[in-house]
Amino acid sequence: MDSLAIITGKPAFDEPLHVGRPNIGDRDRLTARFNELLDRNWFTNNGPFVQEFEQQVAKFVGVRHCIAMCNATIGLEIAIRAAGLTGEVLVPSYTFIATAHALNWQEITPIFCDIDPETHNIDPNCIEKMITPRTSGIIGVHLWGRPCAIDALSKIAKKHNLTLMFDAAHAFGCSYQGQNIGTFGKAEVFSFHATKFINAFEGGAVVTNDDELAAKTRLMKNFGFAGYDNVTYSGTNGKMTEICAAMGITSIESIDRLIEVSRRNYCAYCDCLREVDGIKLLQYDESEKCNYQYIVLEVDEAIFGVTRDQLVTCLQHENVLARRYFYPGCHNMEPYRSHYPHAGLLLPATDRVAKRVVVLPSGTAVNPEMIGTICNKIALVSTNAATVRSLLKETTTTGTAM
Ligand code: T4K
Repeated sequence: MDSLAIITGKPAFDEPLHVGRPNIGDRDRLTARFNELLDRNWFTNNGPFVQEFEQQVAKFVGVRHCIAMCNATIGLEIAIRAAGLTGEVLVPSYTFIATAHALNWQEITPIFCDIDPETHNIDPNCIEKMITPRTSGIIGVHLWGRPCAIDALSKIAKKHNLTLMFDAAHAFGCSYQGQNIGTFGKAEVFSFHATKFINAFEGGAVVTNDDELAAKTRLMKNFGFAGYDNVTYSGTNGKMTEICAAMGITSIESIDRLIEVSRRNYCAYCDCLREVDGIKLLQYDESEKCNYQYIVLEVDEAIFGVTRDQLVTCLQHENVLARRYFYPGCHNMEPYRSHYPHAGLLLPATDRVAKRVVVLPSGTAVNPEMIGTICNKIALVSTNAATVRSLLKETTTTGTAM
């Protein structure tokens, strides 16, 4: 009979299975591009690969402008500045810390709003009470690639004359009511970090249909240079390199296969976890375009038998390096924790979700057979809950493990 590594000491996998293992497109095409850029001796500063990447992204999304960036964090910072946000901006606390830092870095106060516990996205019903005379905008985050309630957010933004933008770091290849993410609000920002299903090693992009914002963004990401010896703006260095663009182009070429693999994995997880009580697998809306990159579970301790953190520890013993994203919420991280020690009082859904979420490995590094094994172990943790609880209690009190 199958057993748990926390009991037997024998992990299910010899090598660690990571969340966020990079997907790699066609290696031959990638190395051909590396050779091409080396032969060309043009490595950065709006080179041909960056231009090609921008055109590909703009065409794919169906948007007038794509400005490639060295990463999404700088992309957010520049888009926020180009859009003229000031004072206070409403954001969810349940997101990667970069969403909040991109504001705070330029002395704009992120005001944390609660999320809808079903969607994990900013809850439009919580927004209006957070608006003050200093509020200049809202940044929604399409968490896990599942779109925000864009219609409701747009109505609120219009009513209060606020700028609406989106952190679309997770949402390349996704849609809302049949329209591609990337086409909403004043601007949206994608991430092409190594851990994203389409990656450029490191990378990001600001996409917009606003000509003025695009022009400002382009200047700002290149020190404000409007031409040789002609600086017309205060700017920074947000440029994507040619080698990153080469990786990005090669990734996009494989997008159909990568979505297919992610969807296959998601369906396998759905099948294998259906019978496990106390585990909820976040669903993707099959009537929309989805990239299926994140496999997100919520653990209900009362039914499952152990806490989310105990499950993560058990999976680590199996060499399954599950992650508890975005714990404990931005409002519980510095500097926000010190600035607003009582923010949690207004963020009950955020606190609850952050304590329950665990993300499992997916992407090209994982296949349905491995998923079967991972899910089998998850089910076993629940059936052996009492043993697991007492083992973990012993190891933490004696300090011998974890
Ligand atoms: N907004 C949102 C909502 C975001 O989620 C993010 C980034 C941003 C904005 C900002 O985008 P960027 O400025 O990064 O473009 C990772 C990523 O670093 C980060 O990009 C991502 N979100 C976040 C959700 O995840 P960590 O702290 O999880 O990284 P790390 O080093 O722990 O790696 C995660 C997993 O991936 C590990 O299991 C190991 C594996 N991995 C990682 C790398 C870098 C690999 O197997 N190979 C690799 O090369 O932040």
